[in-house]
Amino acid sequence: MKFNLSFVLLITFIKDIHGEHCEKGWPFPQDFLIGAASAAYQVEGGWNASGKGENNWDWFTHNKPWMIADQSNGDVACDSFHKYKKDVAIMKDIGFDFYRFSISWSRIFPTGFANDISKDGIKYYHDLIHELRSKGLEPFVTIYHWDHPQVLEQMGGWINEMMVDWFTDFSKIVFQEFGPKVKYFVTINEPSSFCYGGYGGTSKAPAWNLPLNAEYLCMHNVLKAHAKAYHMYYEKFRSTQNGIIGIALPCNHYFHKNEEDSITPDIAFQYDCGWMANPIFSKDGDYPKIMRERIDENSRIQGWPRSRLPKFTQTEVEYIRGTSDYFGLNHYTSYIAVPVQKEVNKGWANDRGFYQIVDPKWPVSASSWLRVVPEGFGGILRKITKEYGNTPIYVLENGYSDTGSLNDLDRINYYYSYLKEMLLAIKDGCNVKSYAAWSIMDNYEWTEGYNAHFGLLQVDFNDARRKRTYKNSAHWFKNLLQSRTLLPVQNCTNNN
Ligand code: PNW
Repeated sequence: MKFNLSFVLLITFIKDIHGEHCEKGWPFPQDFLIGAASAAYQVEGGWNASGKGENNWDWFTHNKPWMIADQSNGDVACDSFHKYKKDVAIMKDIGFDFYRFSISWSRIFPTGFANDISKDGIKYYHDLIHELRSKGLEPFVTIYHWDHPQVLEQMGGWINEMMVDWFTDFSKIVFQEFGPKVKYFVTINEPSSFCYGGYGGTSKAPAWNLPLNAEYLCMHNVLKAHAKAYHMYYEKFRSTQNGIIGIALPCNHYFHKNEEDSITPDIAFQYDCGWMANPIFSKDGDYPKIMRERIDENSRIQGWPRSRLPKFTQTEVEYIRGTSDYFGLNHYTSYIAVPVQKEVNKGWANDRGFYQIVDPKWPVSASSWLRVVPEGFGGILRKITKEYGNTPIYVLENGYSDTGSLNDLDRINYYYSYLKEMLLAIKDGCNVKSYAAWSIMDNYEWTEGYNAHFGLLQVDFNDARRKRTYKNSAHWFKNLLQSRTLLPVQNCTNNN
């Protein structure tokens, strides 16, 4: 091992955290799984390697580079398509239990559809899974993390209900090929992020910015697609493959502005998280009541012949309800929810009747949307438990962005404070089974390009070899994984 400056700093730091002034550590529960996460378009590169087809993010970044903060794309990214063995060796060295990665749809179906399957595409994931398992890491496979064949986008993408069948065709091949070696599946990552950003807005491909709240139509199809893949897994694969399958939902936590307001944070939760979670995890299924009432009312006042929030039939409600073996939670930050006074005959502002602000005292990150609010992590874990009972919660993403320094103490502080809140929530009875750090390495942060660094490893994007270097947070995780104990940072650095 090379003894560079950051390593020496780390040793000093580890001595600090073991110093006599430190409070004692917090052990992780037995069998708790700790991993690291990534997604295909963000790390793989090899955008047209071995016959891969063009996907929506290839098309978007190549044709509308001005939509990306630094005009960049994921053509090469971290080059994990070629460097996966290195990535796995690093994760093995740090000591992670699992690696959460996603499958590139257009690598498997280069022309977009199931009648043309790429052997090379399939081989890449077989090789990656084999490499992981041979090193004792569990593959945690996300089937869809925002990239789909461009031809499907041309046909309407997630606004076209055919996407339900196309996604199921893709999932079937994923189960058939990789299922025998994979215990954990995620169907779809963060529906609200791409439904809002891609169809209702401009922050994700295809940035259609459609009227009529296209995000509602997108979500309707996503929920059906998720449920269909779940049922297929249960009917055709589960008895022989013995895996579990769920969905990853991005849920923020909401605080109130005024002490007396106990209602608005719950309404905000229903719009932010319940929109996706209620149809799957609640006792009765379907969208949250508050969304149904407010959006129906707004649609009526605005003169629409039907609600802009589509309706599930009762059969669909039952088909979707219960289709997840665990609650996959991606959590980064919190907001304060502020109610908007409703005026007579005016409807609910923004369909919601509230807006969100942050407390200026919450520390910032390199991403405008991400403030450091550790108590919100405990808050959302308790809220999910309260709303949806004892379903196991798998935390599938949590992390912090900065400008890329190797000495990333702010990231270590973030992980420490969030993990401590999680362990407290577990003590209070939240059934949390796993935790994944976002991300194993700096990567392509969608429309933020390469400006926001979430990695435990630094990647040199100016180096053709895409050299990976441990940040202090990677050393910190290695120490955590050896001891299986969360050791304090703040107290010790303050006291020494
Ligand atoms: C997630 N928010 O996106 C995605 O799953 C990752 O691909 C991404 O790199 C990572 O988080 C960091 O951004 C999010 O506004 C985007 O709360 C926005 C939010 C949360 C997650």
